[in-house]
Amino acid sequence: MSLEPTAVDAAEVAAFRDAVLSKLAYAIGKDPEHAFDHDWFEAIALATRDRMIDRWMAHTEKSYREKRKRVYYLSLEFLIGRLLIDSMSNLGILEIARQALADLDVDLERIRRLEPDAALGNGGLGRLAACFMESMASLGVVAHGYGIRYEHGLFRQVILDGWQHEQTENWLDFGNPWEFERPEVSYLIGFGGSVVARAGETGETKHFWHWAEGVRSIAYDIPIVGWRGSSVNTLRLWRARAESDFHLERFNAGDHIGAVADEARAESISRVLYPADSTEAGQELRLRQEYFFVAASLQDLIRRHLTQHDDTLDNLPAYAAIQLNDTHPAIAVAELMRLLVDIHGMPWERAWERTVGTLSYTNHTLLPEALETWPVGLMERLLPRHMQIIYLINAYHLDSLRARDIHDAELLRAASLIEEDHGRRVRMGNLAFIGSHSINGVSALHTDLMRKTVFTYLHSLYPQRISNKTNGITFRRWLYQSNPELTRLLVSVLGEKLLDSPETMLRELEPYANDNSFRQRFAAQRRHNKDVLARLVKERLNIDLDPTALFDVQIKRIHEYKRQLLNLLHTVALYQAIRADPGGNWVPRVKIFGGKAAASYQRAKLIIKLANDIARTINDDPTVRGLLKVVFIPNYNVSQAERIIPAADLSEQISTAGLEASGTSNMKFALNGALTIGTMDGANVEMHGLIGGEHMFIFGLTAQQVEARKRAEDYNADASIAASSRLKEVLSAIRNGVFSPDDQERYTGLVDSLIWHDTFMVCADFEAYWQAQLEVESRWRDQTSWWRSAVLNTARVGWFSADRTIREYANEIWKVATPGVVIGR
Ligand code: 26V
Repeated sequence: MSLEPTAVDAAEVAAFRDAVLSKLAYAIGKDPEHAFDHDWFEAIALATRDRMIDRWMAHTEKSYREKRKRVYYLSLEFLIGRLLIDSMSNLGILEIARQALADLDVDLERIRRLEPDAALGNGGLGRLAACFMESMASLGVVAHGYGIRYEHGLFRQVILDGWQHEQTENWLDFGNPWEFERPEVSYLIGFGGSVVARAGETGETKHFWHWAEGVRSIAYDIPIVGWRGSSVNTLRLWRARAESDFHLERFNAGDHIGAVADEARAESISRVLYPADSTEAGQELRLRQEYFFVAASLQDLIRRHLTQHDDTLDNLPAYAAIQLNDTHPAIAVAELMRLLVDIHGMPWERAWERTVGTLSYTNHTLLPEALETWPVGLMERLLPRHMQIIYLINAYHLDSLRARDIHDAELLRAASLIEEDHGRRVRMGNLAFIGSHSINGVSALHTDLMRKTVFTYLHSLYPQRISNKTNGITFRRWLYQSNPELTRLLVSVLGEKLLDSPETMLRELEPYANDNSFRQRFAAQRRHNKDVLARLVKERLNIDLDPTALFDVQIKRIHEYKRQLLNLLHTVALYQAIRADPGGNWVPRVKIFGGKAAASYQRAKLIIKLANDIARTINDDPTVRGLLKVVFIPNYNVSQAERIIPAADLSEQISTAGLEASGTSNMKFALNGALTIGTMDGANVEMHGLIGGEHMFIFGLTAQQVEARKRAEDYNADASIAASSRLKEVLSAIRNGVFSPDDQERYTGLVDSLIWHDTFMVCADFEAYWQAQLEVESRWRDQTSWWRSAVLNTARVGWFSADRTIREYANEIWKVATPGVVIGR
């Protein structure tokens, strides 16, 4: 699985071997005879981490010396996955390590699997942050990621009798060999209490926040190494710790229970990642998490700035760009104002200019239920000074509009930071917008919709602020590491330099799409990956898969708008068709599903149960004779994605148009040569433009058409069902308990809501989807044509490299240099 030449320098191999043995002895306290696999993993990770340190320090020192502008990426989520192979590969020591370990009789492949995924994120937004960190290091951007070191990452999903159950995830049980604990880097974060206003020396009013509760933040640093080891940045994650003196006093005074309860309350802030991507908004603990990590990060970067830049914050925007990953860190607007005005004594107006000049905000969803708002009452109780500041920002903001002769009540209401309709709430999206000089969406369509929907009014007031930065993925992880066979094949025809500039060089693959022998090699490596996946499915789920069948894959969070249900309806329709004509000329197909449902999202959990009910029924039906298999892979995560994506023939990207902001797995699949069946949604639209309509299967209503249908007062699915006897049969089979003989009513509610509301246009798009799937089959039958398209997919998606995305952020938003990969170590 290595990309590097197998002939590596013997001295380097020996040096790495010695380094591992030394870690095993002196950091773990074991000798090779008594070492468990896990001890080996730790020793290897530590030896690998050592290789980053000199570069890390050199990079840090250089950025100080050159006074480079820094990027601060604030994100409540970093969905990292494993780091061992990533780090080795970027350091160029993968093959050296493999041979060094072989000398010690240790199999790197086995050790690799012991590393727990760092699952500090829910899905796309968190994974994007992780891709960006790797990309920024690869491009030599001086960047710091800031987030929370959750003790428990995203829950582990187990499927029992077809139902999802959530188990606690314990990634830190054996410690984390990548991190450095920095107890000396620590800030006290306040909550609650009250604000006292007093006249300052020159008569101005000064505000003093006397908070009631202090929570300590402790820094943990993870070095992130870029491609070719060119630079190493820091991901700094905060852990919450109770302020010990305070609790000790209480303890000594005899209030043992109270002291322990306070301690638990403080430390709960970094206990667990919020495992929902929308449904659990609005809870106090979430706001505490948001403020905690924002306050610690801003204090930290201000301290760094002051020591480096002449003890003034006047020049903050010149040296710091703070990117807010969604509204989760939006309280940064008020916190930065508080720090500048209350703590550092800057006049309000100047502070406001510095704040707006420094902050920028990325929006990742338009779903109304995911747009954060906080009750004014809660804000006043938890962050009283911030609430005052928000009111003041709002007053100045509304004044400035009136000064521009804008008096339209509706506009003023929509542009306000305070929502008055459903109890008074602070709109974090508006706060982030007003407080940032740049706001971006994550695909062309999404950005367009941002302008036209959620931010219409603010956009009309600040027409220059919104721009588009279409998402990207790091090819290092999503091609080189996850699909080394394909990478080797590409390198064999395009040369080693492909690895340094895939964005431009992949294009040179196009002519090979017409080369029969190349196509066969391309198909052969896919077959290899399918064999591997089939073995895994057999081991874990005891289901036999035919590796020659079409592998049709939908892996992502389970959400109604992502329409796993549409895929399931197609699965049932196919099943019924096969049963009706068992001797027909069917294309053998494997439907693969994977994804987690938020614990509180009942309907999503029911969809998982339905997938499993359908899988059991179909897989056990002898008339199907294996022509159709359905697999739900439990506990979908980054590491599983790395296995599944390279084995996919067909990528399902079928969200209701207008609702998926971008999607990023769509890019990963296409890069690995899968063909996409999808709607004109998110980045699919740009993929369509670059790859070409003949090499994708685009179907369904457009975002505009969806909107038009929704506007029709009496919209329901009647017409769609009347027009498709196939759909009608599918719905009635599910509704009548064909897949749930043990509970015939299980799916009545689910099906009825499709019939009566069809909010996500599942019925409306069913026939178009069925037709597109027929095209998939006829294309698959023509293998020459299929593999030609597959090669062209890989060749044409270079633009979706996160390096391209980061360059756009760097040039247009952050105004920082991207020196790029410095080759040669
Ligand atoms: C919202 C909330 C609300 C409170 C509880 C916890 C929580 C966690 C996450 C979110 C926002 C989720 C937004 C999100 O993940 N958007 C995805 O971002 C991807 C990267 O830009 C994009 O590709 C996906 O289309 C988009 O759904």
